[in-house]
Amino acid sequence: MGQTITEKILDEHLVEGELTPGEEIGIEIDQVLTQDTTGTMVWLQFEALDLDEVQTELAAQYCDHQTYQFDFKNTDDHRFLRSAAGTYGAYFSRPGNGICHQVHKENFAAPGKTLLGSDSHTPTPGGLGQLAIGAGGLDIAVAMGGGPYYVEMPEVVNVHLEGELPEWATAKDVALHLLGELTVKGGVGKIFEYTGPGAEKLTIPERTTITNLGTELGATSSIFATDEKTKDWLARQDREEEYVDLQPDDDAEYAETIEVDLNELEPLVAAPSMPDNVAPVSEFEGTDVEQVIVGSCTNGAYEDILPSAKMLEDREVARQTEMIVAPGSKQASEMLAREGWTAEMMAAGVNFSEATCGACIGIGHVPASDSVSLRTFNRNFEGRSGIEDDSVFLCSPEVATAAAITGEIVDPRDLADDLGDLEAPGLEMGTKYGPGMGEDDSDIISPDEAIDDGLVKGPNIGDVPLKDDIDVDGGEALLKMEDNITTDHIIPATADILKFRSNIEKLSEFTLSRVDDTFAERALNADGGVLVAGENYGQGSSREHAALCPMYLGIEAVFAQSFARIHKANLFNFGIVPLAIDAETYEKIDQGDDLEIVDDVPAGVRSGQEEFTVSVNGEWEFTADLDASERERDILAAGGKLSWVKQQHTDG
Ligand code: MIC
Ligand code: SF4
Repeated sequence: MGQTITEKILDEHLVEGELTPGEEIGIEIDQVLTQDTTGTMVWLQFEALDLDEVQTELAAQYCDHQTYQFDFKNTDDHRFLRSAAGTYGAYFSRPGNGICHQVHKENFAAPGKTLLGSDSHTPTPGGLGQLAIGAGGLDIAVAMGGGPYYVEMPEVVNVHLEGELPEWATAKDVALHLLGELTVKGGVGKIFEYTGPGAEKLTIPERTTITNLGTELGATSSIFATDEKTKDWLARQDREEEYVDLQPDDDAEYAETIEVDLNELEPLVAAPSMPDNVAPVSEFEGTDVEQVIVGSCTNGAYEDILPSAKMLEDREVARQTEMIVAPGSKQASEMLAREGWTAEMMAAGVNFSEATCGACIGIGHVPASDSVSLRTFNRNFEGRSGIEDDSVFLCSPEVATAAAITGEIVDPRDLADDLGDLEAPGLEMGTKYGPGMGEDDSDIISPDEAIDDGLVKGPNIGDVPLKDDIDVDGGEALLKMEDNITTDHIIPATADILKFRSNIEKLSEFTLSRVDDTFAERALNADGGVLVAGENYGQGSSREHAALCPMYLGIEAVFAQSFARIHKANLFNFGIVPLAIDAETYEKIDQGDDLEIVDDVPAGVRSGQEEFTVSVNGEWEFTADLDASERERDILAAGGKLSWVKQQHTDG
């Protein structure tokens, strides 16, 4: 039987299991990436595992999320990351050099290879034919030590693109359209493979915008076939020799096919405050806009910013609106500068930022209270911008720039009609700088150039907490939460909190504070307890702190209607039992109830038991399901992955 692209790459990297959807497989990892919010834990865990050298073909450490080094803690973290990269053999990309997904795409991403990254948007280079997956930091540490990565074999879904994008509709609208149709849980347990004549017409930056946003669908990954466009793009990065031809077989079998006719698409937005809250721009026309930001790992490439620059040529940003451009990489900044576009945008009134994640997680450029912000990002979860009552719309650079010009939400097609001389900008490369893409790599330090000797830890860098067995019998339902609780709710990533990312004792004080600011204290006083949630618990980031901090506070189990993939793996990794409940049970449980697990959990986890009986206040009972592979059960039984790996070393 013919194979999909995903199956071909997985087959070549398979070390355990079979490619049957739903079965756990182990795959070999060629490349890993990590960044500054998740990276300190990655290296602390690498150290705790007594590993001494990176074993993958390539590992890269980026400093991109918190590049404004507000106090010594961030700077110390960056110094620690540089020292860890140097000590263990990873590339180090300096703060300000750009967002991991963008910089990795430019410098290292290669078709046919596997990439594992401690960031949920790691699938971005799927647009270049790389099979890239996001995971928790501990999984990255283990993969860097040469261990396989284990994941449930996803269903492979074919997204068949027909036609061609009409003027003013963009790749962002393709992704938003899918989000509107499938929702933020529509891709769980799936890999999306983009095929068809419409896919062939898209440029590499357009493809990577789509694969980046696959994460918002909950997908394990997203990928495109390779072609002349992939080859040309690699050649512009001086890496043509890394090109590999990758196509699905003609008789490849997909679990499902979704048809999208690009001709039918129009400019869309995701309205506040969920990426799947999608509607045509025209529905919001006339809404006042105080802030516009173009950038992020979704739309921060040179080709993403160029349309904004062209639209702003000889025009101005409206007086009541602030427009910020934050390129995704220094390469993008450099090209825009060399071609004169930066000056052009500055003259129009744009505030130019360094290449960073920053505003995307509420670090800098926090919107004014009670105001609307239009952003080309991928997430608009409530409060993520740094202010609780935010109103963030997600859109393409074209829609964002149209709003900057008028000061209100406007369909760019209407704006073009009104102005008469505004043309759809298109994505073609500029000419002044020639075909190259900026070859200066002075911001990446290779392992051979390492400048540190040993790990350099500042006073804010603590130890990794360890648990060494499983001790679960239930407890008080300390918090009952709704559907779609994000990792931003569990551990927010704003500047005042993020600076404690390397100090779990301190960071855990902020656990779930956005849902209930007494939570951490109550959990500590209760000396253990459980959490209750609706569907899709833990969606969003790969942040393992969202499991590590609850573990530190004594949380033993989470009862939820369903879990997001990366977060569920993180719960196993830190010895918290993820138990699934049905909607009726969810409705009946109240916060404060005493949930006693009647069965012997450690014994049940070890013996493969799938259903556990839970008594509520000694008054009524329900059944909760543990859906875990044998390996995940062993990890739980050991009290978490760190202890499990250590035990394996001692036993073996
Ligand atoms: C995000 O977009 O939420 C982040 C910050 O990039 C996270 C990583 C993190 O938690 O540090 C992600 O997407 O994984
Ligand atoms: Fe950075 Fe935002 Fe992308 Fe996360 S989603 S990697 S915070 S730009």
